[in-house]
Amino acid sequence: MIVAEAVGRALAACGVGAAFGVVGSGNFHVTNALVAGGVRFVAARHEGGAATMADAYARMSGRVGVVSVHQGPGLTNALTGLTEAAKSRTPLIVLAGEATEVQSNFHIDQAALATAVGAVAMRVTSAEEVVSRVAEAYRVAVEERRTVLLNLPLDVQAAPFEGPADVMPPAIASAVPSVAEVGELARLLGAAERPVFIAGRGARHARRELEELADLAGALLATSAVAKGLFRGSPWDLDVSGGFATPLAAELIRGADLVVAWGCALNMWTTRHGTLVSPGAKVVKVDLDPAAFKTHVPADLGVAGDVARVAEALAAQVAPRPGYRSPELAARVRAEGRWRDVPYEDESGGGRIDPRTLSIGLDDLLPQERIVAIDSGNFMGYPSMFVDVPDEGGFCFTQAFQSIGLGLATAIGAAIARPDRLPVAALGDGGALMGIAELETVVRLGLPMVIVVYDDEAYGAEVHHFGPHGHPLGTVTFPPADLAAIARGHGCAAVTVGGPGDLAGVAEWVDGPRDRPLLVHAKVTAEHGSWWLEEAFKGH
Ligand SMILES: Cc1ncc(C[n+]2csc(CCOP(=O)(O)OP(=O)(O)O)c2C)c(N)n1
Ligand SMILES: [Mg+2]
Repeated sequence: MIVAEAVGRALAACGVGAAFGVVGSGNFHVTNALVAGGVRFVAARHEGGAATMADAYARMSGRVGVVSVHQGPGLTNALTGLTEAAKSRTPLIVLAGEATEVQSNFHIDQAALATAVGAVAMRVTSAEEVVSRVAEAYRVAVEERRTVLLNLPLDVQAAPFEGPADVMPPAIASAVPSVAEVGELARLLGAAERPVFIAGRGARHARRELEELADLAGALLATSAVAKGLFRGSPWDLDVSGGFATPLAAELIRGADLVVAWGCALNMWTTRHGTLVSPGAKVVKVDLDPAAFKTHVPADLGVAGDVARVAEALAAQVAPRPGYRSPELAARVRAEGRWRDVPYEDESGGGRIDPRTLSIGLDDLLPQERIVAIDSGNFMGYPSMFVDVPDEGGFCFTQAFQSIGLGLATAIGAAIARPDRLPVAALGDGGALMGIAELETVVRLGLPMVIVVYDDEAYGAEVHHFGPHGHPLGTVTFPPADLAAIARGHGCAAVTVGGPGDLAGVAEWVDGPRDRPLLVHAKVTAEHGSWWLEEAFKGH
């Protein structure tokens, strides 16, 4: 065995999930060793796609994602997806060949590159320490929730390796919450008249514990966008807090006298630049990382620890009380709790469909057991707000870096993590064409995916940002592109939707046999920008 093979075998033995990559000479042996160790490998067509697939896979499977790339350009191509993963604290391991000779065409400072985007750089430097390095990379990825670049210098990869490459997965430590902090939060919950819980990424594993505590404290339930669906089915679920919040959710969150953020930073998106949190409300954050307590909307009290463990400890200390809950409020949540309950004027016409009508139509047609991935752009709120998801495992939102073009690869990674669900990719025309290299991957893998393109023939976000000020828009508008024909050329089924009646084509595909992916090329109305975009531009 050589060192490259030992890396793959050792990583497989740690229990990583699927691996995604583009294979070149510098990652050929390590990738084959992963496969030999039982890891599923998915060949992407662009390393940017591979990184995003691995990120989405890790988020939706709860396992460590692996990316495998060639030295130099393989890594630079992956960078945008890796930045998204690093910012989202996704446990990811990137295996990269490394040309250490400066004369090599492939040479760059790979460690500096990783560090610059928030990843952790490590290197395998000899046959003797290869197993311990792999184990350490795995530990850092899981325990510290980091994206780790494990550089594999070409000369070291080729060195002979003696001895077993199987490592025991390292033990992962878990923090114990402080008794005093938990006691103080119990006191606040026992005194609050109108408590609201906002759960974020760090709470996605803790539905049961949070619901039980909320039942005792009389709290209403909301999530950040990345945790959408976590409380689906609860009569007290307000859905997403922030730019995508319904008018009812915004009203009730603003009315809270205690906001408890569970694994949630309360950033400008989740709080509409802080305006959803009343100045008089007490704010508590429960988070593994105490650095979160003072960032964004600062906490009056910070409780360090795992969300589920803290909620469980609190449940033993909080006496049942009605809190914010009443039969009248339950009736309002039932009647006004979803975006589709909010009346609007359908602007469909002239061969274009209102994106709200499109999204509601798809929500009605597509099976509930779905996993929805969203790209970035003006369109993004429509699927986020009008297409429902069954639970927190039904929504994959790769928006920490706000890059367009990640949506399709996100849907692929999510689909690999949850083969039991219908994957739905919601894209703008700009993001769709930027990430289109992976359309062949969708077809090749036989994923029964629905890809919806909200086509306004423009970088709509820019059009609506600058258009009202009279700026020229020729750099951000495009002639019509026949996306349905492009999709058919790749082997997809496709329907072009220019009005509500055309959704019948989607219904036909849903009826079966679903033997190829479906691209829904929706020509959407675009007279005005979306209301969440107004909010977004405040952050620029
Ligand atoms: C990689 C990258 N390039 C550029 C941008 C700037 N940007 C933000 S939204 C957007 C337009 C996206 O167009 P489209 O996907 O068609 O969605 P739309 O806004 O039209 O709904 C652009 C170019 C970005 N966020 N990321
Ligand atoms: Mg567009």
